[in-house]
Amino acid sequence: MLEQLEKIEQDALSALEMMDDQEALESWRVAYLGRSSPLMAVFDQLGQLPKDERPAIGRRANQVKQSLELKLDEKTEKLKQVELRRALETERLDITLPGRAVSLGRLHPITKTLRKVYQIFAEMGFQVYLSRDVETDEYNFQLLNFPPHHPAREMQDSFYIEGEFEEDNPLLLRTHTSPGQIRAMREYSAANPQDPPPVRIILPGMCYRHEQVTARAESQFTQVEGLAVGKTITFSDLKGTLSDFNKRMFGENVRSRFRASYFPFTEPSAEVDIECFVCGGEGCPVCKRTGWLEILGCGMVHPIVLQNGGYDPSIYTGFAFGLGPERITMLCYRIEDIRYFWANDIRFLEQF
Ligand code: FA5
Repeated sequence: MLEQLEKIEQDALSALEMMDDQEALESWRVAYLGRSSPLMAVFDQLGQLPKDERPAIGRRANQVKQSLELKLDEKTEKLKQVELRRALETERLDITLPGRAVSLGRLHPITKTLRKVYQIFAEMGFQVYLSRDVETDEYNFQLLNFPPHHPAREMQDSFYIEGEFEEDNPLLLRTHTSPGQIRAMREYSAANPQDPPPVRIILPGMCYRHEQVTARAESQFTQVEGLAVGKTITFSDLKGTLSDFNKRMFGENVRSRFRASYFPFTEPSAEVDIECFVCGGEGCPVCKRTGWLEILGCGMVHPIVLQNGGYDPSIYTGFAFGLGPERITMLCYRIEDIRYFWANDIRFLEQF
C-alpha cells in the first residue's frame, strides 16, 4: 500500500506539470484529490488494514494529500502570475503612439475674406462701425436721396417686414450697407454739430434683396461699406484708396477698371471691375461674356446725403464705396458659383 501511495504521488505530480490553465488545474484536482480519486480510495480502505499497519499507511496517505494540496496551491499561484503577465502584454499602453487628431472647425471663406478686408482698411486708418440689419425705408432709401416712388428703388428689390409702421416709412431688411453712412455721420456730427469731426470708417454687414438667385447673385450676401468725410477729400483719394485695396487684396499685377455708373447717393458714381478669373478676360458665362467682374460700387458722397448726415456740403466732401466679399472670395479662390457659400456642403467648406 505504501508503494501504491508513492505511485499516486508521482503520477499526480508529473500530471500537474502538464496543466497550463485554471480549467486544467480543476480537472487535476478532481482526478487526484476528489472524492473518487485513488488517494481517497486508500483512505477508505484504511479500516480494513491490519491494526499494526494502519498508523504508518495513514500517516503516509496524509503526507501525500498535504503534499499534493501544497503543490496545487503553488501551481495555481504560478498560473495566475503567468496569466497576469499575458494580460499586461496584450493590454499594454504604448505612450509613444501619436494621439488621434481632434477635428477642428474652420473659418467660413467669407469670414476669411472679411478679416483680410478689415486688416487692409485698418492699415489705411479705417475703423469698423456696425449698423443694423433691420432698417426703415427712410434710412435705407429716403435719406440716401432715393425719393419715394423713384425708379432707382427697383435697383434693389426689398424684403419688407409686416407689422405696424409709419405710413411711407415701412421696416425692411437693409438692401445695402449704405444706410449705415447716415447713422454714422449723424452720430459723429451730433458730438460737435458746429464743426463735425472727419469720418473714416468701414461698415460690414449682411444685406438682403428679393432677387433672382444666380451663379453671381444671392438673395442674402455681405457688403463692406466704406465712408471717408473731411474738408479736402477728392475723387483721387477714392481712386487711390480703392486701387491700393485691389493690389493688397488680389496682388500687385491685378487688372481692374473704374467704370462710370449711377447711384442716387453719390455723384459722380463709378463701379470697379476686376478681370474675370475664369476666362482671363476672354469672356465666359461667369462674367456675362464681358471679361470683367464687378466687385464694388463707389462715388463722391452726394451733397444731399452729407446734409442729411449733419455735414455742411459747402465745407465737407467725402467718398463712399460698397464692396461685395462674396464676389471677392470667388475671385480669390476661383469659385464659379456664389450659391456654394450658403449650401452648407462640407465637401466645399473643408477646402478652406
Ligand atoms: C450698392 O449696394 C451700393 N450701396 C454700393 C455703394 C456704396 C455705391 C457706396 C456707392 C457708394 P450695388 O447694388 O452695385 O451697390 O452692390 C454693391 C456690391 O455688392 C456689388 O458690386 C457686388 O459685389 C455686391 N452685390 C450686390 N448684389 C449682390 C448679390 N445679389 N449677391 C452678391 N453680391 C452682391
